[in-house]
Amino acid sequence: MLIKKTSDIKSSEITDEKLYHKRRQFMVGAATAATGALLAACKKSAPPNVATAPPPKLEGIVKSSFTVDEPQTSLKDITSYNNFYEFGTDKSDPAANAHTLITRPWTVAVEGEVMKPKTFDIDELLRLAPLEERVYRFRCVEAWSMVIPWIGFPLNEIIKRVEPTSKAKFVQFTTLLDPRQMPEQRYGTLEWPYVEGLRMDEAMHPLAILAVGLYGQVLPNQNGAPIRLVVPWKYGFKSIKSVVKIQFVETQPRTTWNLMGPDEYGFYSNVNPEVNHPRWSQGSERRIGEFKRRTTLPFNGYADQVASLYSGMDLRKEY
Ligand SMILES: Nc1nc2c(c(=O)[nH]1)N[C@H]1C(S)=C(S)[C@@H](COP(=O)(O)O)O[C@H]1N2
Ligand SMILES: [Mo]
Repeated sequence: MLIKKTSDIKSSEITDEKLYHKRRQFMVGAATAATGALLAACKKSAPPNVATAPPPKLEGIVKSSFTVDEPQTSLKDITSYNNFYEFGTDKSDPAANAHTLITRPWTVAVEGEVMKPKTFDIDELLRLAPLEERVYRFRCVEAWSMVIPWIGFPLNEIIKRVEPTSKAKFVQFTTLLDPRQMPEQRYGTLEWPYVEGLRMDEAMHPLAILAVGLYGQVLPNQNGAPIRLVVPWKYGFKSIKSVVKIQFVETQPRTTWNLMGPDEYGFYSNVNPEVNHPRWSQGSERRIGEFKRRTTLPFNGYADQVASLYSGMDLRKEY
């Protein structure tokens, strides 16, 4: 059967991040059944797991000075322990299921409060700016962390080209919406599509990148191919995957996890060991591949670079 009802999902399949959330029922029911039948029909005639063109090799990668000198998490762990709810809620689901994502052709629409809105083709984005390797710490709100050698370019390279107007105060990012490719979008697990946001100065910060690869290769589907945001001083959920739209807006945009649990996931979501998640401590973390827990650093260790963005703000309130 194609449709797995929300109520069929065992609680053991539900991770910490979502235990709290009542699984939403809004998509379950007659409408979903109808959609499911339609999808089943589509699936027969056109299986979605055939990429139209292979992604290119990444060329001319330069090493960036924005790099931490810490042991890197293994490629295996980075690509098999994932959060990508569009492909299921278990850590192993994205690696098992994300082959149905079609990453070519792919476009990213950049629009809203800008002088020069533009839809970029993914292969154009690969040539937009020099591709850099940046080894970043990455910390999930679930208190585990990794060290990942991303390949990408600063988000501000795109922003500069579209010329934001004076009304552009925030940037909203949107993931692909296509239940044929992203099977969990058939259920009401989260509100789809996944959305995230940054304040304009955060988005302009040179540490914020769009990643198109890791370990020297094109981004694996489970890590957010073909292009995903990486904001290393914030909890992992801000780093939205498989982005299709970047919108410049005047007011603070909606973000997926904030919609699901406003008292647990704020808009800013800066890594802050002093503000615990309501259900667990944020004071330490498990580095994947290590045994002993590590102390979590303010702003995930990037305080020298980013703390000034938040001077004058109460980061307990603005969590
Ligand atoms: N579209 C989308 N982006 C997403 C998520 C998701 O479920 N869907 N999960 C977020 C969370 S909670 C984390 S920790 C990181 C995980 O990135 P990784 O699997 O590459 O380590 O992706 C973030 N981006
Ligand atoms: Mo996360």
